[in-house]
This record gives sequence, structure tokens and C-alpha cells, in this order.
Amino acid sequence: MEIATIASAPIAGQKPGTSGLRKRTRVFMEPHYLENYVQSIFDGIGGVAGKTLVVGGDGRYFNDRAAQVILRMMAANGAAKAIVGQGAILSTPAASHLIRLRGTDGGLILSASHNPGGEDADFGLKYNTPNGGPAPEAVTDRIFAATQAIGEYRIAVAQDVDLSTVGTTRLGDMEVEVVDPVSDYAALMERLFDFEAIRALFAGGFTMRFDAMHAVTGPYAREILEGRLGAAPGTVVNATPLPDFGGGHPDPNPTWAKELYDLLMGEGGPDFGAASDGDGDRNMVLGRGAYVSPSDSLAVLTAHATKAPGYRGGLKGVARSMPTSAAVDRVAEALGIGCYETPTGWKFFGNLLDAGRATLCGEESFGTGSDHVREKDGLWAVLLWLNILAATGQSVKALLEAHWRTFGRNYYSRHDYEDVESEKANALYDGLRAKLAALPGQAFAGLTVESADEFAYDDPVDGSRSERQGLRIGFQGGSRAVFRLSGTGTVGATLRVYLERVETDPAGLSREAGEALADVARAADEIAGIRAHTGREGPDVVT
Ligand code: VG1
Ligand code: CO
Repeated sequence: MEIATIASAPIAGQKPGTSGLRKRTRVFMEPHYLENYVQSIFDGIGGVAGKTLVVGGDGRYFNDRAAQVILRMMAANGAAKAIVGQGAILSTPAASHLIRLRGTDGGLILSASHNPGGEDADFGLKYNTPNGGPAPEAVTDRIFAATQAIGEYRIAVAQDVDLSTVGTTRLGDMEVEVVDPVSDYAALMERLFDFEAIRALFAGGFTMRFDAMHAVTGPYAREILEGRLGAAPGTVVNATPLPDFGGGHPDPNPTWAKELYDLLMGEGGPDFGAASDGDGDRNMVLGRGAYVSPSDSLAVLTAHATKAPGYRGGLKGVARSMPTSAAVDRVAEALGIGCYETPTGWKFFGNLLDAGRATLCGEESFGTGSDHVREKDGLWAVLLWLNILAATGQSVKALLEAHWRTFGRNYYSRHDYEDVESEKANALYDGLRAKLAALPGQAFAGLTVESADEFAYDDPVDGSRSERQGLRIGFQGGSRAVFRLSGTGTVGATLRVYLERVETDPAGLSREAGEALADVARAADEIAGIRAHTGREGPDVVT
């Protein structure tokens, strides 16, 4: 096999964000762009000679081409073996599982997750470590440093590998094993959950709709929900993954999965609804007439997890990202287990999961997961909900309301201001940071600031410190506003404003979230000058 060594030079901006490198697809398709980054990943992890990596992605435009480039570069860099999902497809949680199951040296996941796909949309690539999780900052820093020092990359001169059939082939000296993307993952789910009880639930007439949003979970959801659990054919909609996700925005929330949301909130909908994102790690869960906010979902799942066989022995602890509501904290307290607050991004949960300090983790951005893999996992969350519904015989709405009566309710909402000019977003953010120290004691929209700081995280396992992880403002009475700039966007800046208010009065548990949070939203705007800085009248997306 001929190996070409191609002279190249650093390309600016190849810095991994919250979850890998994400850019416009056309940027990834520019000469040397993908190749530079792949070589930098290899260089950043000490080379891939003799190593085995998992390769797969969410099927978006350029997924197939990029996978072939990665395989040729692995072969040229001396890798021993690639384990690839059939058609170069693997959901993010399935890739994480495969990395662990096969004891590999990590994997490369092709995805920009919830970002739209297509030639004029977004693409992404990230490296996951041998524990199956997204590379921690120490590793992504080394990868970024490698992108700034690169002088050449190595690539095999070869034809495409046939990834259309399951089996083993070779690319030069490298073995290429093409695996079914679904079966190992489905087997793991069968071990964690009481499939018999869920089957009985469906057999008893329980109805569900799962919206795969034309993204990667379609084949997984079909096999598991309709195939193994007996949900009615047609339960899974938009089940065929498309390179452009059908032109949609594969983000499971009330805005982008509006049809599903309206179906469940209206008359005559199914008992249960769920959706997942581009790469299958996010989830939105709905009952008839009940929307479950992701923060509440984490709290309810924590309270009831032991009803599922995989968690019968109890939870070691829980972890949530800082902007996620504190609903789960009170459950952890009641259960007498540890509760950790981490920066945004799943990579920060890895050490806690590896060290056995946390069993469940969650983020307000529709991400929930456990120590079964090292990524958030959309279908896993849906199955845990189904297991709990089957075990209790209750509706989602009844479970949620009972939860609030026991623990109180954290009203919660996130306001996203998208595609703001970077200078304006930075001016707002830096301006707010500069005045944090002066805020305590001041009142805004009738709320008095109690605390204001910039979140920094000291990892309790490896002692590493991550600074500048969001600005948080606490008000007297327990309300809170958090500000962050997104690290997953590809153009401009996205400002995220997270609003939270705790309610323990039984008479005040069934308000509309937007109304319950109106004063916190006003205070946040007054403090940060959102309208003044951005010129926007309101957020683009409210979840
Ligand atoms: C967003 C979410 C974060 C999540 C990340 C990756 O990051 O806020 O909670 O972990 O996306 O999710 P940011 O930096 O844009 O706020 V996924 O499903 O896109 O891998
Ligand atoms: Co995702």
C-alpha cells in the first residue's frame, strides 16, 4: 500500500469546543481541513500505531466521505484496526459503548449533533478516549496544539473501503471490521431495563410516538421499540436517517420538535412521546398533557431509577451541569447520595463516572445518561422512563406532579439568542463579568442579588481546574440567572440565559413556566443589558 506524506500548514481555528470541532460542512470540505485535524488528533494522543479505534457518525452530509479519509489516515499512521459501524453509521452512545465493549484505544465520532446537516449546514468531529467518553480538556488542548504545529499528514493512496456489509476486510496492513451499529447497543439496553414489563405495557394498549427527526436514532428506535418491545408499527416516525435530516433542525425540544410537542399537549395524543437529536445522545420526553423539562427528567429518573434492573442496587451519586436546575439536588439529599455540579459538556462527567462517584448525570440541554456508557444517551433515557411507567402504572403527568409535591418544583427555562455578532456578545459578557462583584445587594425587577460569580470547577478526581465556565447570579429567595456563551456553534455567537426559580408552596406548583419566571427574566435583562447589547427584542429559542 502506497502512503503519501502531504505537506501542510496550520489552519487557524481548529479548536475543539464543548463537544469536538464543529464547523460549516464546506469548511470541513476545504483542502487539507479534515486531514489536518485528523492528523492532529493522532499526534495529540501520541500516535495511533498499533492502536484500534472505533469510527462512525450520525450519517449527515459528508459523513461517508470523511469516514473514508479517516480510515486511509489511520492505515497510513500504522493503526492496527478500525471498528466501523455499517455505512459509517454509529450513534454517539453506541460508539461510546463499542469503544468500551471492545476495549479499544478510543474512537472518532463524526457529528455536529443537534446542529443542522447538509452541504450548507454543519459538520463535526470529535475524539473519544478509551473510557468511551469525550476527550477531557487536557487532551483537547494537546490536539489543538498539534493543529498549530502541523507540517504534514500521512494518508494511504487507496480505494474506498466497502462499508456496506458487515464483516472484516483490510486496508493495507490495517484490519477493518464493519459491525452492525444497533445490535451491541440494543443488547446493552436489554440488560439494563425490564423489557418484559415494558412489553406488557405496550401489549396492554399503551401508546407512544418516537420522533427520530430523520437522524441517527431511527434504526435504533425501530429495532428496540417496535422490534423488541412490541410497540405498534409506526410508533417511530421520521425513522430514516437523511444526510440533511430532512432539512430540519435535529434538536429535540418544543421548538424544533414542535409537531410532537403539539401532539402530546393536545387532545387525543398518545400516552408517551419522545424525540432524539442528530447523533442520538439527547432526548425530550413528554406525557399526555405533560412536558418534562430536562432538569426535572433527571430528578424524576434519579428518584425512581432503582425500579430498573440495571440500577436496582442503588445509585452511587448524581451529577449535573452548573446551569441545570437544582431539582436533582434535593432528590440526592433525600437518598443520601453525593451530588456534583460540573461545567457544561459531557466530558466533565467522565472522571466522576469512572471513579464510581456518580451513576446518573444530566444537563438542562436535553441530555441524560448513566455509567452504562460515557456519553449522554437519548434512547436510554426514553427506556428508563418506559421502565418506570411500566413499574408504577402511573402516567407521566401523575409522576411529575407527585414529584413536585414531594420535592418542590424548580421552574426552569433557557433563552437562546442565536447568531449574535461576536463583538456584541463578547461586550455583553465581558461587561457583565466586570460588574459581578458590585451586584450583591442591588435590586433588579424586584429581585435582590444575593451572590454573583464566575463558575470555576475543580475536578474532585484528578484535581484539574476549569475556569470561566459561566456567570451566575443568585437572588434572595433562591431564584437564579446564569449566562454562558455557546461552545458548539459555527457562526457568530449564541448567548444562553438560564432562568430558575424554586417553588415549594403546594398551591404554586402548576403555573406556566414562562409566567413563573417572568421577573427573573426581567432582572436578567436589566443586569446584563441583553436587549441593549444585542438589539434583540427577545430570544430566538425558548426551552
Ligand atoms: C450545548 C449544550 C451542552 C451540551 C453540548 C453538546 O453546548 O449546552 O449542555 O453538552 O451542547 O451537546 P453549548 O456550549 O452550545 O451550550 V450535543 O447533543 O450537541 O453533543
Ligand atoms: Co447530540
